Amino acid sequence: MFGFIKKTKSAPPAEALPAEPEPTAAGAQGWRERLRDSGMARGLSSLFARNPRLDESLLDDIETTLLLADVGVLATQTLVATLREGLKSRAYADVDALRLALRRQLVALLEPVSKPLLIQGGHRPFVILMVGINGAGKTTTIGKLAHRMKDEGRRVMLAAGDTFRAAAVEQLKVWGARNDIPVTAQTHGADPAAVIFDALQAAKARDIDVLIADTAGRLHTQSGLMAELGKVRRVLGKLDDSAPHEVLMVIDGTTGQNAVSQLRQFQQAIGVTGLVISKLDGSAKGGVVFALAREFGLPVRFIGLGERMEDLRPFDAESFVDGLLPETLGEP
Ligand SMILES: Nc1nc2c(ncn2[C@@H]2O[C@H](COP(=O)(O)OP(=O)(O)O)[C@@H](O)[C@H]2O)c(=O)[nH]1
Ligand SMILES: [Mg+2]
Repeated sequence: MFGFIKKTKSAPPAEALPAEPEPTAAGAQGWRERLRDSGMARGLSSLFARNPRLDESLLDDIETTLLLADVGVLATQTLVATLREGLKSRAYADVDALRLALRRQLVALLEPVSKPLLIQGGHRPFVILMVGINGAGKTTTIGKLAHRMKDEGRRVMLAAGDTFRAAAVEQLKVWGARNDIPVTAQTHGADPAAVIFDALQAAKARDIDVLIADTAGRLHTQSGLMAELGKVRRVLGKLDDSAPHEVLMVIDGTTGQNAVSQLRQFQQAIGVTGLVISKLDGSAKGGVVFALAREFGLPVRFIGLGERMEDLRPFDAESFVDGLLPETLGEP
């Protein structure tokens, strides 16, 4: 069907690999500490540490803090309106009771999207298509995810579907070699749909459990994106009409409210079934997860908290909120 030559290149030898990023100051910390460095966690803790009074001005401060942390207008309004009702009906004995009510609401907002990615054994291979704009963290997330799945005893293969940037193929091969996982690639500029089709064929032949395909995610035109991702979906369907089994969109956690329009565009172009919010370490504000949950209700599968192989965590509403607004204030 396709007039291309199959080239499943082997990975470069391990000794030739660039070293994994050194654990930075943040890398030495646990994931909870990294979330506690986020804008939302710092904003909330300084707000409640200021010995606020249980009145309308406290609600104003909460509103401002949530908006500044990228929680978004809709989610913020809902949260504050519920607190205002509680305040009016004297449901809170003190500021701490209101703080805990806010905490419960934050968990409740994320609970519906707290659904782990389940690899169903009925699909062989289970095909994961990684999408998102350039620089969001797709290739890095593939490396982390591959590591995780290999650790769980699965046979994993990667497909270098970002053929637009020459470096992207090399970057994926490095992750493949680090994890000792095969990578299917063609030359720079090849048709991404052809590469991914080729990879699925190879994965079937090699009895692979999970195939993870990288894509380019250029966003200069919506029609270009739709054409490219639509073609990938169609050619996969020729080998397995249920594939892809997961369309995982990686969203940079530092992009703020722009994440909402990005997700809308990818929803229209291919249909997203799960999210990864990357870069929640460092300069992230953290609130965008709530904005996306409120707006789309799509499962958040993982969060990325660094550049190393281990820095990917399955998303869990309660532990995420714990990092932003711990149950007990002043916890280390
Ligand atoms: N701090 C941090 N950096 C990340 C994370 N995920 C990816 N990056 C970095 O973001 C940059 C872009 O990542 P990449 O995977 O190449 O993005 P892609 O263009 O979507 O494939 C790289 O420098 C990564 O190391 C993360 O969770 N935390
Ligand atoms: Mg990439």
